[in-house]
Amino acid sequence: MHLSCSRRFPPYRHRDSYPRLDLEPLLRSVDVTCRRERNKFGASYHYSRLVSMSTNSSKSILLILLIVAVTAPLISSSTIRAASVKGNPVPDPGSIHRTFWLEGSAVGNWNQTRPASGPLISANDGDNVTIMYNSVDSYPHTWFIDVNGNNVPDAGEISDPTVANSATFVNFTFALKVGTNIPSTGDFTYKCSVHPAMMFGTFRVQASTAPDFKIGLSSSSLTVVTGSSRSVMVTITGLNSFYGTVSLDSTVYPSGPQVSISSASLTVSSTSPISSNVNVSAASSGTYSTSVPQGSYIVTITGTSGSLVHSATLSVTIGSPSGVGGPSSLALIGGGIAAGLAVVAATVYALRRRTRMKTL
Ligand SMILES: [Cu+2]
Repeated sequence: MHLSCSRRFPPYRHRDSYPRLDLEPLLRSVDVTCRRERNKFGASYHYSRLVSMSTNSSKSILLILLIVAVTAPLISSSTIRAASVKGNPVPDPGSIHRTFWLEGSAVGNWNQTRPASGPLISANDGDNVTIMYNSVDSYPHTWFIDVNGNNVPDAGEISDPTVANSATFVNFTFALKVGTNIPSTGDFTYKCSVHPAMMFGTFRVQASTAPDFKIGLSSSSLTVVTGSSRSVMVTITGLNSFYGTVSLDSTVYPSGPQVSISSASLTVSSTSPISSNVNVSAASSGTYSTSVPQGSYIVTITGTSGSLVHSATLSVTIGSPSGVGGPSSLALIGGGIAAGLAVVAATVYALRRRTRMKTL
């Protein structure tokens, strides 16, 4: 043991960064060497470096690491075995990365659960899932989720083609995302593609328990007359005890209409939804009073809170005051009346002619 820094040099700089009280227990097992160095401004400071653990402590740390390495897989697999016997394990909320250990056996099913199916695997939407699988019978095994039940890994199904044919575990990690690589929440069947009828179990997908928010609009489409403006409501709803501030932003494609949001940030502090007004204006703007071209636009309202980003889209149609994309109903009525009058006039004319011919 060396207390070289504090003994050789006045411990001003050194003590500043490492309070002596905190360092004391560490120094009993750690050798520290120091040297005096200069930084780029020429100031002198002490540089300490961890050289080695003392022999006794390094031995005991190695022993602890060895025990952890040997027992950790056993603990995990025994937990999953127990869970499969008892039934549905309680999902642990807040856990993001879940690891499952599966020992592959064609005769005994995963984790030797025959005659029952393999261990129940439960994960939440958005979780990172690690499947550690191996072969305890030396037959080749793979792992996949058979969504359509055809016993074959298909494109779009979560699958690892890596063949495990020894006690060495294959590490297969994926991000579980409903609507992306799994169609919905609910129960699916995981299998070995080599022994799909022999090695299978339930893969349960549950809704996310992570705090999140959803964004909604009071209407998905809006028609705005040139020169005027109209509004919809954007609503933020907290999910899974989400409390926080959501900032709102808008984009318009193609550019033209002006979009303004009355409250650009909404703070969710309870379970009730909170709303803001989104105004879409087709008023003339700019120095030369450019009018907004008629046509279709897509307005995207995006809500951001930290790493959580959700958006909603609004289809906007900008039309002329007399109507959008064709004659207005008033024009149609007018046209109808005109056509009717023409028919009446023609009939009256024809009748008069016939009367006149008779008298002749
Ligand atoms: Cu197999």
